[in-house]
Amino acid sequence: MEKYSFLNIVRHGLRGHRHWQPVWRNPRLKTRYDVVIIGGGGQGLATAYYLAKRHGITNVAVLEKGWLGGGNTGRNTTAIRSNYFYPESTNFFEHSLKLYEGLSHELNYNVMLSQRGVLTLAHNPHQMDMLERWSNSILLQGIDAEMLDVGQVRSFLPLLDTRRSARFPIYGGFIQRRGGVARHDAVAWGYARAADALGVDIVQNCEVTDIEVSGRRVLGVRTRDGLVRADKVAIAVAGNSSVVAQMAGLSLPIVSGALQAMVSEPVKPALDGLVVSPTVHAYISQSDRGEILIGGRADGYPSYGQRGALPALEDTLSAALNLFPSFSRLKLMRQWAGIVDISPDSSPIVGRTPVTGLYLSTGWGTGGFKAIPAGGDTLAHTIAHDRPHPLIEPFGLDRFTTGRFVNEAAAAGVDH
Ligand code: FAD
Ligand code: PYC
Repeated sequence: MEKYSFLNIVRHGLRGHRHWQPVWRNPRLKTRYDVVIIGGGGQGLATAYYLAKRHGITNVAVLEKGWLGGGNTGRNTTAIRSNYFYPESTNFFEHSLKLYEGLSHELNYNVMLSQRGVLTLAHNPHQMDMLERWSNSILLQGIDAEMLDVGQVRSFLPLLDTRRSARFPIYGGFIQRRGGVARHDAVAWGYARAADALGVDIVQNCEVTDIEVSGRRVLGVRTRDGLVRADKVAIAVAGNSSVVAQMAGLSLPIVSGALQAMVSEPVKPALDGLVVSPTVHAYISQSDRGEILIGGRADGYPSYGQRGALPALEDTLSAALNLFPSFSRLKLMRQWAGIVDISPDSSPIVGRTPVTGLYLSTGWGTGGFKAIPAGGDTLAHTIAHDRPHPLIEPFGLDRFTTGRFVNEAAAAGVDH
C-alpha cells in the first residue's frame, strides 16, 4: 500500500488522482438482471446490499440517473431518531436506529454516527403536556425518551434563548438521547461499496425512461443505454416517484415539493445536540465541520425545483434566530433543497404494488434518511419473498383504499 505522506497527497493532487483504487466498479450494463433497482440514493443502495447480503440475490443492478447520493440522501440534514408516535412507526424506526448503531461495523465503513441527542422544544404548558403524552407513548414501547425542564434544556444548549421574556419562551422539552446524526455521503458510499463487493452492479448516469409491463407483470426497464429485462423492479427515486411510477401505469397519492436547508460559516463547537421547534418551524444542529445547520418546513406548494429560495430562507432564519439570537452574527454560507415525496399521512409507502414484480419505496417525505437501513432491509426481504416484511406491512400502498392510515404528521420533525 502506498504511504499517505504529505508529498504523496500533493503528488496525487497534481496528477489528477490517477491510479486511485475506485471504491466501486463501473460495470457495463447487462441486458438482464434478477432485480433492477431504480435510484441510487440510500434507500436503493441499502435494498441492493441487503438483497445480496441477507438473501443471496446478487444479480442486481442499481440504476442511477445522476451520481450516487445526488438526490435527497446527499442533501439532507441527517437527523436520526426513532421517536415517532404510533407503534407501527416506532417499531420500524427503532429497527433502523439499531441497524445504524451497528452500521459502521456492518459495512466496514465509518458512517460517523453521532448519538448526540435530538431535543424537541415546548413553548407553552399545553405543548409540555403533549410532549409528555408523546414521550410516555414511546417509553411504553420500550424506546428511550426523557422530559427535560427549562433548566435541563439550558444546560444541554447554553446558547438557546431560555429567558421567559423571549418571543417564544421555552418551557422544557423531550429528548431522545440515542438520536443524533450520521454522515450522509458515507451512508450512501458505505452501502454502495459493500453492495458492489457482493456483486451488485451500480450504474451511474443511467436514467430509466420507461418501465416495461405486460398483463400487470413487470418485464424490465428501458434506459438511455437500452432495454434491461428483470423479473423484479423496485422504484426508490424519492422526489421523482410519481413520474417513475406513472411509467408502469401507477398513480401515487404523493405530492412532491422542495425541502430546504442552509449552513453558516464554520465555528468552534457550540451545539451538542439537534434541536427542533415545531412551533417556530426550525431545527438546528452543528455539523462535524463546524457549520451551524438550519432547516425548516417543506415549501407549501408542489414543485420539482431542486433549489433554495429567498422566502424559505427568511422564514427559517428568523425562526432559528428567535431560538438562538447570538447566531445573527454568523455569515450564511450555503442554501440548497431536495425534492421530497409527501404522502397524505406523512408515512412512507413501501412494498408491493398492483403490478406483479414491481415494488415501491417512497413517501419518505422529510424523514427517510434515518430510515435507510430499515427501508433497505425490509424492502429486500419483501422483494426476496414477494411478501411484505412484517415491519412494513402497515405502510403498503393498499392503506389508501383500506383507510388504515398511520398519521405521523405531528412526529415528522418538520412541518410538511
Ligand atoms: P434519494 O436519495 O433522493 O435517491 C433517489 C435517487 O433516484 C436520486 O439519486 C435520483 O437521481 C434517482 N432517480 C430519480 N429518477 C430516476 C430515474 N428515472 N432513473 C434513475 N434514477 C433516478 N431525512 C431524515 O431522516 N432526517 C433528516 O434530517 C432529513 N433532512 C432532510 C433535509 C432536506 C433538505 C431534505 C431534502 C431531505 C431530508 N430528509 C431527512 C429526507 C431524506 O433525505 C430522504 O427521505 C431520503 O434521503 C430518501 O432517500 P432515497 O434513497 O429514497 O432518495
Ligand atoms: O425526520 O427528524 C427528521 C427531520 C429533522 C429535520 C428534517 N427531518
